Amino acid sequence: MTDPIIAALRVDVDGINLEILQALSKRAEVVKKIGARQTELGITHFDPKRESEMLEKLEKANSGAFPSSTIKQLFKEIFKASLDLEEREDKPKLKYSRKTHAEDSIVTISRGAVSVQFGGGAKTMIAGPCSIESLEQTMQAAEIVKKHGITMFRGGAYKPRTSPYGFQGLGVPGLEIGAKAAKEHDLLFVAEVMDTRDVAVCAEYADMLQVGTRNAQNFALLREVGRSGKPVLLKRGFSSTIEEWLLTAEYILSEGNNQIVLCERGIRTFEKATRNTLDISAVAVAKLETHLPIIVDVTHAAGRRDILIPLAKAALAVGADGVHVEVHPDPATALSDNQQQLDFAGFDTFMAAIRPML
Ligand SMILES: [Mn+2]
Repeated sequence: MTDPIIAALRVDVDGINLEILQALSKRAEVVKKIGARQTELGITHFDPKRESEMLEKLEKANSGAFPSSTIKQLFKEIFKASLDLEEREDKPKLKYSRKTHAEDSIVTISRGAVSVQFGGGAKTMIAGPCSIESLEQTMQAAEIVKKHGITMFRGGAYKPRTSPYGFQGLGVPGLEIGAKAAKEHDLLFVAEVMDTRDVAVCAEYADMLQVGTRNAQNFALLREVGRSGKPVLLKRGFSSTIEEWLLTAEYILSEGNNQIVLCERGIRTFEKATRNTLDISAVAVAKLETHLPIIVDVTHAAGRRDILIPLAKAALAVGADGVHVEVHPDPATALSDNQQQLDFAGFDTFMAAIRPML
């Protein structure tokens, strides 16, 4: 049983709480107006001089039971909340975010009658050799990719290699070979571009441009592929947080290009059993954050070919819109990634295993 006197006083407190709430809400509206004007003028929201002036005035005006230190502490909290509000209002609406675009985006890539879709419920494969090494090797790889009903063919003409003395790719002749192999097999061709100076020539030969993990924070390159208007396969940087990865997509989107397919490809961790650690939860998290299609590159995540099937199944199960895998006619002699590319028999087995999930 509550004491009737306390009960009556509590009714007063409830009423005062509402008055404080109303005053706070009123204050928030004024603060938002100040924030908007500051944004307009290009000045910062945080003004320490103004805050200390307000605190001083409050201290002078305080004749109540709370000591000035308490009043100051309470108002500092209000100032902090107001600043947060101004900054939140100021935050540009991010184009990658589901807050600006709730439904899944569909990226359709086509050349003539050949077309492929990422997102919108489709499970789409990208396959091909790590590097374009010769016409013969590329034609053979294109043939097996086609045999499995895959439309998006990959092949690197510019290779980001750990050592400057490693095979650097064939460059433009490689692009020519890749485009020719794709054309002859009715495939679409995706190739990595590493340098802003090569974007135009890559866009000439490839149907989709890849920005690789090592260039994930090459902002000049991201802007340039954004301007190219070509669909982009955007790998996650191996040390990028999910937010950083999504912000790289924002660079491309900010240039007016929304044809982006994100690709989780493993991140660097302390684990040595795999070349990278496939971050499956990143796919689930990114799916909540962004409307862009997301695929998983199992080859580079694993760095070994004996676990590609379970990783691909996991990727599809967690909600990825497709899988990226490398296949080579003779991985043992491949000029790059010879530990993880599948040979043709391995690719047949791989595709048979994941086919029910596509
Ligand atoms: Mn590779």
